[in-house]
Amino acid sequence: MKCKKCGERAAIKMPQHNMALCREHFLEWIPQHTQRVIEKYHMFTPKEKILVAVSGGKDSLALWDVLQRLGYQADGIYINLGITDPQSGLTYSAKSKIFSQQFADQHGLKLHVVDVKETYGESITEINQRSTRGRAKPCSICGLVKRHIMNQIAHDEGYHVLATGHNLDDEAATLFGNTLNWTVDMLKRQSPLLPAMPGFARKAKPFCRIYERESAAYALMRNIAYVYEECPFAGGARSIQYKKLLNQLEKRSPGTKMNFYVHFLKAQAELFGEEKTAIPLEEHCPICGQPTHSGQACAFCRLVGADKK
Ligand code: Q46
Ligand code: ZN
Ligand code: ZN
Repeated sequence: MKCKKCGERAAIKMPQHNMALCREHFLEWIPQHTQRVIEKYHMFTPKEKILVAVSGGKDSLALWDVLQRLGYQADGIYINLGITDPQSGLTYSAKSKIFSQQFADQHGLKLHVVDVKETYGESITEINQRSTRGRAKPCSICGLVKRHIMNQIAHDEGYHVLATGHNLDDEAATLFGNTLNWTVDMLKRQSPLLPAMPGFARKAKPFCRIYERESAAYALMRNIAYVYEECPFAGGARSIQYKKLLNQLEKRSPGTKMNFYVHFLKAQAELFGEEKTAIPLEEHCPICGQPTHSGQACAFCRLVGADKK
């Protein structure tokens, strides 16, 4: 197969876009495509400061790479969760930190590193052990901690927007799950861009229309070293099942995932109204200052025991 732009041998076939590209033109196309998405959803401008949530995986590092190639002011944040694989004992977090730091150093980029255990006294695994005796996966605790830390750094360091590496496969799988369960609240809020609210940074997903295999190919062609393993708690998640099902549909009919997601975004306002934000929280946590439902310590401060100190 030949490259659509230059006629040389193609390095990647993209039946979903009805084209194939050589390495050079693919490495040009990904930033151009991302830029179109940034503009379409009014995510941010070159004058704004962006904080990229970096996990050491292909998507977040590829996104950071693309943003800096496009000339955006993008710093990174890496949160060391202290997650260890309970089976193998391998330290997933330690590995992902090495790849994140290495990328930042190679490109002369600023990376904020927050170590959960050093800062709050316990790792995510330990907090989970204490609060659920290890009976539940740590994902909801992990999500709460990550959200809190990212919002705090974005606020304290004056970032305008928080960018995450969610790709089209992630978004389509989330949409699939939310549709199967008709979780209207989530369907209302699923968006490439969530506006800022007092205490919460604006959130953007510039890779929301990049297929996972495109993001992986980009990382590979740009020689970006990333952690291959997923978080040990990611396995078995429903979203992985949804991704597999969507991949089967995509194989039979290229473009299915893209249509499912993009057509949903077009129909979203008609189906659920324009509202993209949750009801603003008027009260503030007396310990950390982040917004809460009540004037009491927020869920994060209660979780890490900051309300007992
Ligand atoms: S890092 Fe944390 Fe994820 Fe691991 S513990 Fe679950 S939420 S799976 S994105
Ligand atoms: Zn070409
Ligand atoms: Zn708090």
